[in-house]
Amino acid sequence: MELKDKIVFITGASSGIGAACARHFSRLGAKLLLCARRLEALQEIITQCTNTQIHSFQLDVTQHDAIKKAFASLPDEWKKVDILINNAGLAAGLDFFQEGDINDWETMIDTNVKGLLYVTKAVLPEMIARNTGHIISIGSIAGHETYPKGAVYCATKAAVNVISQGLRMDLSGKNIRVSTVDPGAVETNFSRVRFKGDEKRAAAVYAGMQPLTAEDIANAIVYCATRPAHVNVSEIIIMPTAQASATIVHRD
Ligand code: NDP
Ligand code: 8X3
Repeated sequence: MELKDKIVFITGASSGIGAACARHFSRLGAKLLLCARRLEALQEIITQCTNTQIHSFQLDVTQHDAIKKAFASLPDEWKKVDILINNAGLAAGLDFFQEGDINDWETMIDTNVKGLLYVTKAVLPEMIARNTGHIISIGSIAGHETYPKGAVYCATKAAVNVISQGLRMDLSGKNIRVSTVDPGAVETNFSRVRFKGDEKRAAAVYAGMQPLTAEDIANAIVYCATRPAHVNVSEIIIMPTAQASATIVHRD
């Protein structure tokens, strides 16, 4: 499918995978609707996008009312989203369940699950009315394999897969594609955020191995988006060669 002039809405476009998607889709001539909480970081990413029209706004995907308002106040031509990339997400902490911080749990569930639901619900009516669309959500290997100290993050990513399966069923016959792209270790700000700015702990996640890059994941997302209209890539699991499972990583 041609991306030229398609409207691609990317949540969490200020960093990592979302930012790489913005750069990649812009090169292919798609029009970008970008959001994140940090406007300054988002502006910096916009300077790296060429060859296209961009509409950006500040949005915290955990805020249902703000999403409804932001969507309602979009210029009409930007409401007709062709591709939604549900990317905004995070892990907060890595702790035994019994030592887990409730605030971390709320943040992960509110962002990775409820945020995805709210944004999808806001975008879908126009897709259904136009009988076309594609919802691509970023899951994780964590949604397929639970690992110690990751119960809540893994649960949120399992939810991404389950919600996507349900969407595919409920949208059957409406010509709307639903995909998940589920990576293993990708070097972005993810671990910095998970470990709350502890650079040493974050760097240790990728030490002695070659992780995926955000661009690797953007490539997979573009692959899903550019299949012919009758092809729906339901799910891609994409891992670094050095990573055999959520917990088995070969390090030099
Ligand atoms: P980054 O931390 O680099 O990027 C996360 C993005 O999400 C940022 O742009 C951030 O923007 C945005 N975000 C976070 N919370 C919110 C919110 N409440 N509202 C709006 N935007 C928000 O990490 P990644 O690029 O790695 O993460 C992207 C997705 O990929 C996540 O869903 C993550 O779970 C998933 N993933 C990552 C993997 C990895 O190893 N890196 C592997 C598997 C999946 P801002 O702070 O400006 O709001
Ligand atoms: C991010 C990958 O394995 O750190 O979703 O959970 S992992």
